[in-house]
Amino acid sequence: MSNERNVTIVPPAIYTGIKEVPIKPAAAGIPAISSSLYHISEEMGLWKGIKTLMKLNQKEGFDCPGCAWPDPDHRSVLGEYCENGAKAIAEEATDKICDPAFFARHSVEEISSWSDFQIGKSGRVSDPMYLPKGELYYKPISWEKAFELIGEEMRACATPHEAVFYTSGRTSNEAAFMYQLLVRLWGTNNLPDCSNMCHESSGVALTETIGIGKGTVKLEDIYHAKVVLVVGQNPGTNHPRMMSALSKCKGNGGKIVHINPLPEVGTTQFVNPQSPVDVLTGGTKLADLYLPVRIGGDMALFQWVQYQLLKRAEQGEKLIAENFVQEKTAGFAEWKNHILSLNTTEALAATGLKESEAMALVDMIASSDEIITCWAMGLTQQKHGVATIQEVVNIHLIRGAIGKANAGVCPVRGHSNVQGDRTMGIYEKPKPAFMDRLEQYFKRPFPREEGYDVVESILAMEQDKVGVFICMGGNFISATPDSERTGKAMQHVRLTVQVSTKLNRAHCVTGQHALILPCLGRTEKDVQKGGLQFVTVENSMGIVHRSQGINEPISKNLKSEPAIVAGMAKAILQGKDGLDWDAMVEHYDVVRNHIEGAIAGFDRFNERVRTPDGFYLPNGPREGRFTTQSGKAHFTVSPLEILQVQPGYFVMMTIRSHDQYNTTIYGLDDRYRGILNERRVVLMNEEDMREGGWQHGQEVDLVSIYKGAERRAERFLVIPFAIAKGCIATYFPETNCLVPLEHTADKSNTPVSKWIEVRLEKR
Ligand SMILES: Nc1nc2c(c(=O)[nH]1)N[C@H]1C(S)=C(S)[C@@H](COP(=O)(O)OP(=O)(O)OC[C@H]3O[C@@H](n4cnc5c(=O)[nH]c(N)nc54)[C@H](O)[C@@H]3O)O[C@H]1N2
Ligand SMILES: Nc1nc2c(c(=O)[nH]1)N[C@H]1C(S)=C(S)[C@@H](COP(=O)(O)OP(=O)(O)OC[C@H]3O[C@@H](n4cnc5c(=O)[nH]c(N)nc54)[C@H](O)[C@@H]3O)O[C@H]1N2
Ligand SMILES: [Mo]
Repeated sequence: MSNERNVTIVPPAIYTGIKEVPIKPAAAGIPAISSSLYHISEEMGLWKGIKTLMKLNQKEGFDCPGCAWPDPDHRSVLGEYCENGAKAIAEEATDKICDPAFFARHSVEEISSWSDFQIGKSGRVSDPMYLPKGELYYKPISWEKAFELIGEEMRACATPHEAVFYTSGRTSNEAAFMYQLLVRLWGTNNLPDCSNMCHESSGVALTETIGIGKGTVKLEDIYHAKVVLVVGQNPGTNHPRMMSALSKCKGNGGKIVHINPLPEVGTTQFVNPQSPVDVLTGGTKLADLYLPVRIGGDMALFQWVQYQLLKRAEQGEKLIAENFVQEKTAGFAEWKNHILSLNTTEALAATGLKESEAMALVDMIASSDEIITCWAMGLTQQKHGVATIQEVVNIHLIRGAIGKANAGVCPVRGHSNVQGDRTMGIYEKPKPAFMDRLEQYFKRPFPREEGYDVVESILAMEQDKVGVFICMGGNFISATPDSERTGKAMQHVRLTVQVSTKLNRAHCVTGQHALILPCLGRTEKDVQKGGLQFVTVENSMGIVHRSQGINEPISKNLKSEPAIVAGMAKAILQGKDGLDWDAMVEHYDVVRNHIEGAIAGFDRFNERVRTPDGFYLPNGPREGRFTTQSGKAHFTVSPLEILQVQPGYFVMMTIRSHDQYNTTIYGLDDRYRGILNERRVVLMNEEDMREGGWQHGQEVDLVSIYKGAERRAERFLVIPFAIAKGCIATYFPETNCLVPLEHTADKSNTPVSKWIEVRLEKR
């Protein structure tokens, strides 16, 4: 049964008034400081803002809800943050609230007709709210009633698998652990998470080849590496503190290679806003080599590079780490045969690069074995994402550039605790070793069958197989692919529950009835019976550390995420599980003791996490102990399949602007790309514009095709840009409606958000 509300699923096609400005040659610097100050004073007042910023990422402060980049040992006393971290906390610690009066004024139909920017700017949800069946306005509800309702609807499910539990990667370790425990006690592994849309391809690729689904480098390794490849990643916007690490690397004589269809300014030149010298001198030039690869061309590029390395090795250059390959790896001979059979002309053509450009990369990789490769969504959200990342691993294996100092692989994570959530068991395909230990510790069996990932959850909703859908954070409507289809699927669910800080589209496009459970944010004090609590998170390099909020909560009627999970657990399980959920909420040390017992690597958790810097989780591959079944690192053979679009079509990638955090839109400017006050743009190569007769500023509709079906997004403005030929770029989430639900990466099932076959239509 679908519901009757006439809500807007796809962000409305309204222009905001574009301004184009010349692109500044360097990232960060003074404009970054003024932008930070603007956002914090708009949202929370300058005084509260500065006080909050001073505690950001400090040893006694809270972890930035922005990205998962690690903190350096010596932190700046002025605050260890970046412009976008400042925006992230301004957005969370905003004084604006969506209280019951707000919800009485605005129906879900009305709110959904606003842009994601407008919805987000409404502020923080202050009270638990309930949207009854068939109604259009949320009403306040007590916490007790809300939990009761969840319990009732859960018990109305015919099997435990009719309930699905999503997690966004900001959830703390403590909340995530309790949540997965509740889900498994209830009887399912339906634990989709944002990782499924993010670094899943990295996890799969690395687990198969080196035995751990995480990166192998520490921050210091980046400082001292000789060559750092930054592939399919825009750190100037999405991991700004990585720029300081790259500039240290440069200072130590390292070289940086940037592989990207867009010459992202942040990776080209960086002015450290915390360094007066940098500000005066215009900063550090970062990228020594920039390769404008075609979208999806990286796999061909890496195979071509491997071929050249082999050829040069045949001619006597010492490019193959023979001892390492012999002692620590498997599959070399087969891989070598496969690479030597490469059609190099075809491969090079697929990259869109000149031979001299690609050869410059070979030279870089040949110049040292202290190589680090960093990557993000440009590699993972591709049909061949897993295979492409395995080509990266192949290169590191031949060079012996892994499992030792200043070398290794570095998938740069997105959400601030997405890696920790996986460690805590937020995973629809839990590993047997994880489940064995969980069962031993809690002395009971847990379900072993695989649950739904994100795409499978949407398909299950569509087929009326989901009765209750609970979201621990996130925005399941705007972040997911195929917006129209996903939105309709969501309306098949009986009850949807959103544990949230801020208002978003997923609060409007809901199941038949819906709850919003408002929670404390990272910046806020979390006081329980046992006193002021802290939580823990794991950063992109596997360090577990504390995070403690400092601000008064924006409303007295918020609960912490652990308290909300406990409330749900008691209502759903009704005491049959025999666990003391109240004790876990009273003091999070109790949760951490459970984690210590149930998850490997957390010995003396409560003690070690109280040291100022936290502690590293065990990581065999980092020390050269590969934790695959064979104990060796594996070369991977992947046939090169070159994806092509039909004549007249473009390959489109959906990317982030400088003023957004995923579906939270901070502002309308993409400063580093020179596009201000407008998000409905299509970045296009000037030659393509000339050839296709597209004018600067022309209004177009975008139509994607996949297996004969067309999807349409209306009203975008064509903007000439230095982007690889044949490629266009638009912003996520405005064009998620063009991403086909079934077009997912092989093995990881990640939606292919960076390779969408699209044509433009004149309006
Ligand atoms: N301020 C801010 N910080 C964030 C986020 C945010 O939205 N805002 N999001 C967080 C999250 S969850 C994540 S996952 C990360 C995302 O961090 P990124 O992965 O940097 O984010 P995207 O904007 O998706 O950028 C992808 C980059 O890959 C390039 N690219 C696209 N296709 C290809 C390709 O085929 N080959 C190559 N070589 N490059 C390609 C694009 O041009 C772009 O530079 O950032 C995290 N940090
Ligand atoms: N087309 C396209 N789609 C993409 C991507 C892309 O590059 N292109 N990127 C994908 C990626 S990498 C990711 S990670 C996903 C992101 O998917 P999600 O994680 O689902 O989306 P977010 O926009 O990060 O979620 C924002 C919401 O989280 C809630 N929130 C914020 N802080 C907290 C908190 O502390 N606790 C709780 N409970 N809630 C909180 C707020 O209500 C906010 O509105 O999107 C994916 N979708
Ligand atoms: Mo992400």
